[in-house]
Amino acid sequence: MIDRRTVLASTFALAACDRFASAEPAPVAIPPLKSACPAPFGAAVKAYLLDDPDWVALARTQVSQLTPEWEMKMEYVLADGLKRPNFDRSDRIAAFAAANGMALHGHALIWYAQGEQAFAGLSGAAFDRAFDGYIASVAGRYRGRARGWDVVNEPILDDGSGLRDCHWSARYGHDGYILRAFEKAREADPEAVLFLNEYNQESIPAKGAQFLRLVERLLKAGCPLTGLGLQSHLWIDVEEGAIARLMGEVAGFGLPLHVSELDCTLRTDKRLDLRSQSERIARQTARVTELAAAFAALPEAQRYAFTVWGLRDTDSWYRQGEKDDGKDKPLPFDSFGRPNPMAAALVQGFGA
Ligand code: 9MR
Repeated sequence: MIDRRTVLASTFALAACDRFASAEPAPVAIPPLKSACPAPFGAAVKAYLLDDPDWVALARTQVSQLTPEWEMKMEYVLADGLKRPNFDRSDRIAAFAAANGMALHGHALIWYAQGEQAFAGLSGAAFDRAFDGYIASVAGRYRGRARGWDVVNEPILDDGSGLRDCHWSARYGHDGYILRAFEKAREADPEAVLFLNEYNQESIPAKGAQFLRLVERLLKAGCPLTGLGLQSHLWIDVEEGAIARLMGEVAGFGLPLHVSELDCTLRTDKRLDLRSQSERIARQTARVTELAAAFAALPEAQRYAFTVWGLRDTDSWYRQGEKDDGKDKPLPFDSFGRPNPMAAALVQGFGA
C-alpha cells in the first residue's frame, strides 16, 4: 500500500503524463469471478452500496463473500463510546450476505489504528474488561454467521523492523495483545477461522520476514491463529516473482490463506512517471495474474477466499475525496460495472 503523500504526489505525476496516455481499453468479457475463483470470491462493501441497484446486481453476479470495509471496525462500532456499541450497519451487511447466499468475513477486531478514543481513561482491570468484552460482543454477535475474522490487523511496522507500538501493546506487550485477542476471539467463536491480517509482505522483504517470524512465534506460544491474511494492496512496480515467492513461504505453515484486500493502483511514487495508462495496465495485469495463479496453486484446504477491496474503481478508497485523480483503476470493474483488464487477469490467473 502506498501512503497518502505518495498518492498526492503521484496525482501530479499522472496529470503531467496525461497527454501520453492512450485511450481507455475496451471492456473485456469474463465469466463471473465467483465461478472462476477456486475458493469463495469476496469483495469489501460499505452499507450505502446495498442501496445502489447497480452494485447489488454486480455483487450478485460476481461475488460469493462479503467483508465490511469499515462498519464492523471499532471506529464505527464504538463511535458513540464503549457503552453504546452500534451494529446497525454491520447487521445490515450480514443480513444482505445471508439473504443473497454469500458468506461473511469479519473485519477487524483489534487494530493499532483504532479504539484509542473509546478506551481513553481506562486502565488496569477496566481496560481488560473493555478489551475482552469488545471481542466477546462483536465476534459473539456474528458467531455462526462470520466464517472467519481478522482478529488482529496490521501489527507490523511499515519498514518491517519490528511490531508497532500502540495503546494495545502499551498494556499487554507487542506479542501479548495479539495473543490475548486471539484467545478471546476463540472463546467467542470456536468455529471461525481466525486471521492475522497484514499488508506489503510481498513488496517489503523485511516486512515479509517479520510476518513469518511473528506467525512462527505465535504458533509456538499456542496462539489459536488459524488463518493468514495477505491484504495484497499491490502496485505496478512490485518485483516480478515476489508475490508468488511470499505466498509460497507463508503457505509453509499449512494454514488457510486469505487474499484479503486486493487492489492494484496504477499510481506510483515516482515524481515524474511518464508511463502511459496502457503500460501501467499491462504491469497491473502481470502482477494480478501472478497473485491469482499463486493462490490457485495452493492446496484446496489452504484456499480460504480471495477478496477484492471493492468491485468498481470508483468504490475504491483510492478514488475517494482529495485522493481521487479520476483515472486510477485499482479494481476489477470500471465505474459502470464493466470488467476491467484486471478482471481478465484474475480469470487467467485462476486458470478458469
Ligand atoms: O478502505 C477502507 C476505508 O474506506 C476506511 O476509511 C479505512 C479506515 O477504516 O480503512 C480502509 O481499509 C483498510 C483496511 O481496513 C485495512 N487495510 C488497509 C485498507 C485500506 O486503507
